[in-house]
Amino acid sequence: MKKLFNGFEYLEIKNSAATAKIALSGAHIFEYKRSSEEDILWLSDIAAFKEGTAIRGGIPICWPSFGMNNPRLPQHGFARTSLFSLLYSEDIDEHTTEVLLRLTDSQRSRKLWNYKFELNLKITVSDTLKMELETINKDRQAFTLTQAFHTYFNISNIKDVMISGLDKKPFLDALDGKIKRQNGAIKFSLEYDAVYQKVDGEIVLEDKRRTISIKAEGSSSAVVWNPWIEKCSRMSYMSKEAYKEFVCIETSNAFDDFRVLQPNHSHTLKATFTPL
Ligand code: TA6
Repeated sequence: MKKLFNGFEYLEIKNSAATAKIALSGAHIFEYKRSSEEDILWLSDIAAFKEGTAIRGGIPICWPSFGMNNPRLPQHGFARTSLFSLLYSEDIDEHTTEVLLRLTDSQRSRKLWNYKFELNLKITVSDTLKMELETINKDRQAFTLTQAFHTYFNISNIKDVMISGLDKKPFLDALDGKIKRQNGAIKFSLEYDAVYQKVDGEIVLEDKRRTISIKAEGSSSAVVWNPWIEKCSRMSYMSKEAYKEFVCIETSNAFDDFRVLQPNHSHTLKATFTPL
């Protein structure tokens, strides 16, 4: 376990395939790069590293609610500002490391969301980055879950990227509240905030630097977001030019893709990121 000057604890993973950094606060991976390659994750140059504050960049865990899907909870839920415990960090072989982090209900969480749960995040660091978020309902009543890996991808310039794999998919345009249908690949020239449904295949992020494949399981929705100039200037822990450097493609169970978990049942959201 490593510590920053202010005591902020994170794990540093190094194997023959890749390196990664994972904070216990929020089970938040904020660095993943394959050997001799650039980080695929974007991290704000003014990100805060303090317990209780979501790190701006990497992969925030939005749970047990995405956005304001549950208005009684903070935006994107409370997992990303909660301290997880480390169950293990294990080298499976010389190019694969597996990390398991856990959050269970507490007096604090039950005040926000009155259910007993176990939340396990397994992160597998190799020549791909695999995230598996398992929610177990430990309560005696069912609960509704929305969630997302709010992944910030590191790009050369927002004007040079293209996202394919969502053609013809319906989406909620969060900017005007209208339901629309995707026509071809996604390119950026303005603020973009869209929640896609009926997502059932690989999403590909093409950038001058490289191409990244995103494959999901346990999910039929995905969010694409870039704040562009004006909203970027209003975002916490984000420099005013930051909108040029990242795009968020979020593997999710969001809005219509909500999941209802019966007592003792579980659901796992999975995403695999592969630099091609
Ligand atoms: O996923 C897109 C989004 O919901 C945007 O609307 C914007 O709010 C972004 O998440 C960041 O939210 P945050 O709470 O991390 O500042």
